[in-house]
Amino acid sequence: MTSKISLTRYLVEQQRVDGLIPSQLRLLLEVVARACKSISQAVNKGALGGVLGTAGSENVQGEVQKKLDIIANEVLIEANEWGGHLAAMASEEMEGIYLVPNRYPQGEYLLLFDPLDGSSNIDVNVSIGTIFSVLKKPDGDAGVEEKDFLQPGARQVAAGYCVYGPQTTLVLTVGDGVAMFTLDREQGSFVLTQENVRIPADTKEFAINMSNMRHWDEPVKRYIDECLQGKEGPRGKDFNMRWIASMVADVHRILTRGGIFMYPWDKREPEKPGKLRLMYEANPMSWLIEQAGGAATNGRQRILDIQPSKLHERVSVVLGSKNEVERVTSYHTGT
Ligand code: AHM
Ligand code: MG
Repeated sequence: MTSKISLTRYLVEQQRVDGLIPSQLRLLLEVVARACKSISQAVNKGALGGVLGTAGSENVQGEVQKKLDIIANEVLIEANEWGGHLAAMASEEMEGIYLVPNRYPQGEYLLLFDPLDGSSNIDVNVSIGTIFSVLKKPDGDAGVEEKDFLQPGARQVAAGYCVYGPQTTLVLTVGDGVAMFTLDREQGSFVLTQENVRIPADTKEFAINMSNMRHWDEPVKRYIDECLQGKEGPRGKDFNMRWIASMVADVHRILTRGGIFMYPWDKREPEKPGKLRLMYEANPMSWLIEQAGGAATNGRQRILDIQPSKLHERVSVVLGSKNEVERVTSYHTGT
């Protein structure tokens, strides 16, 4: 790349040239990016900043909260509440929705986030990230209620994540393909490093937590079993496996070189549709993957078409290279 394009310039051009994003949405994305920069700094300091370890509390899903989960959540709220671009926020780490306080101007967007995904990797210095999704507040409502957030992922107006790894990379879609921005620490700004990201339709790499194999449903067992048979099996090729245990990092690899990621329903908790959260994790990641030419289903149905019934809804996730996702889905649906 000859001249550097900052995130700010990219967004201004999307607004001006393509008319894709209204100014409030542009502001929102800039603020989210700024918050990600501060989270990245806190992550980088690690033990020196006293940010590692547990906070001694649990979130709404009964999971132990890490100090960084709480810090990241606060950073996102404080950065976003006063700008006038938002009506309300919802987070994996908070039970109910967070209304923008009355003392600040009210905007027309709803922001949802998993402030720090991959919590189990925080203390061991492995890539983690922030995932976010933006919806429009339904017209006509004066206030905001939880039901206003319950929109299918197909209605997202922006989605992305920021991965805190060897580099800090922000990945974004506003419905016009996927763009990646790398944080230039000296300049303190995100610089466009890849546009029109495309995922190859075929792959030889899968990501799944294999330790859960005995709990999976038949179609998932069949798919992985065929991959494991390699060249000699029905697939006629050898597969490689990767599992980082941070969805952001696994999805980032897939956007970079293809692959399939699965966190399927399993028999341990038959009532739960899956482990990952529809609104904070599956929807934004599914839109990014589709925008890059991949596919995302819950094994049977396109994730973006699912009508959520509650904020913290969970879902089974199969996403990545199109032909592989279609194969897993057909094993479930029998088509
Ligand atoms: P988290 O939001 O509490 O961090 O949990 C979500 C994470 C995903 O990032 C990752 O894909 C998965 O949980 C890892 O699960 P496991 O511990 O079973 O490997
Ligand atoms: Mg999380």
